[in-house]
Amino acid sequence: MPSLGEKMQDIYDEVLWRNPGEQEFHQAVHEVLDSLGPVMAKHPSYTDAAVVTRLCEPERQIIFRVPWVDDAGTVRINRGFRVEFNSALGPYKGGLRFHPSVYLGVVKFLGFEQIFKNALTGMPIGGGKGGSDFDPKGRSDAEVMRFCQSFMTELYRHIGEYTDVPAGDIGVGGREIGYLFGQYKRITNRYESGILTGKGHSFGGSQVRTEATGYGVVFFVDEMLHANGDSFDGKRVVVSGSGNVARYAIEKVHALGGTVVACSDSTGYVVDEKGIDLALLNEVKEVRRGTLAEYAGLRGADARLATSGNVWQVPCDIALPSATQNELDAEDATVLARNGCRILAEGANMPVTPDAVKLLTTAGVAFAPGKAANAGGVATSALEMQQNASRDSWSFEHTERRLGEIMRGIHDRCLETAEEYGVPGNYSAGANIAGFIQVADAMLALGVI
Ligand code: NDP
Ligand code: 2IT
Repeated sequence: MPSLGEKMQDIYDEVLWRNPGEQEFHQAVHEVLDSLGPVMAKHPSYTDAAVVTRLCEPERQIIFRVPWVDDAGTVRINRGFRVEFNSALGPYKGGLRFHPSVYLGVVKFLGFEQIFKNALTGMPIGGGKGGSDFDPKGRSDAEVMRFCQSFMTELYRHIGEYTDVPAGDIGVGGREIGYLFGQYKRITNRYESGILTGKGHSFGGSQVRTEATGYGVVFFVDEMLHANGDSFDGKRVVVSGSGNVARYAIEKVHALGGTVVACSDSTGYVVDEKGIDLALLNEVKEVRRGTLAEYAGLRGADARLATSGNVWQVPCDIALPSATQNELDAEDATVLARNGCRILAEGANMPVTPDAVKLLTTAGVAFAPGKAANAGGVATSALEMQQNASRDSWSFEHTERRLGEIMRGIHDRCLETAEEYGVPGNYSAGANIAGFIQVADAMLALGVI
């Protein structure tokens, strides 16, 4: 990695030393520290109060055993995590990820990113993240339920409306949130809607939360296009993943006049020049919990399934990586730029490697970082918390309007901050600096805690 300024390098070296082997966490920290030089020069009080060093150390890290019994009667053991990273702005807030790749370094990178993302939303939420190395793939509903119940049997003592409010992420959607909420309610004998977000509409969930991350990414890109007098009309878009974020991004791109010509999953990708058929994709992914091979089979001659190469080879104007971290590398970035891609926005958290970001920006591709572009999900979670606290529930239209305003606000704040700190048009630096200042000022005010 390129070296940082002297002060930031010292802090980064300490992060490496204190968190050995946590490559994703190192990467996320480096990316933020790389933007902070001009901020620290302007505000010496942040250095005096060791704000950056404190920000890099989670306030609390919880690791626990999750025992459960599979359908064959075999006892299984997974590891559960909740990293409560920073509560300067509000209760810890961030999703739970169930995926075999989950370990402390992944949870910490996600929790660290979440601090700045949540600050950018302007809502009163701190940053946290959690999850497990449990793999829901191929597991029956009953197994997923037993796992969720066991996970919550430990987690419940650490969360609360005013403490820590988890939600979904990879492998955790409406089904899992339902089972988790049910177990919390049973253990505590309290109907506390505000302890989780992403709940079903019948038990305290907000309209638009399911759609919010994908819609929000597309609203953000729409702002980028408008800033250049352009629109989605007629644009070719490629999305990676076909999960929660990807599917609702596809829906909103189509609603705004673009066409999503390809999407992917962990088994391959599908090219569908007439535009991905969202109803079919939802059926395959959400109901059947199947793969894109099933989508291609049911779609017939219109779709082509590919199991070698990757989705970034499909020419597009706009790319929305929405699967997982480090899924798009320098080689992919070169191909995208060569094929005429003009905008890339991160639907996933840290999907683009640092080398690829550099290549894209050098090639003139506008780059929107996840902590700004995908903040619509957590922002709508904060709206769910607001509704739960006031025992209210808002209409779809009202909630979507609020989401649109929040995304526009984040977009403008990134650009204004980038301009103020001498890096005009740089959304990454703008997001990092604006998010950091908001948290740092609160940390200064709260004293050395
Ligand atoms: P889902 O579990 O709904 O979907 C994930 C998708 O990505 C699936 O299509 C999955 O493939 C694919 N995928 C996941 N891991 C890998 C991997 N290691 N290799 C290849 N493909 C993979 O998750 P979400 O849509 O919720 O999350 C996607 C990304 O968006 C994550 O980075 C998450 O952190 C981020 N995010 C999510 C938010 C939310 O509200 N849900 C909010 C903000 C960011 P398959 O279908 O084969 O499993
Ligand atoms: O990465 C994210 O922002 C999320 N997974 C959503 C977190 C939330 O609390 O809604």
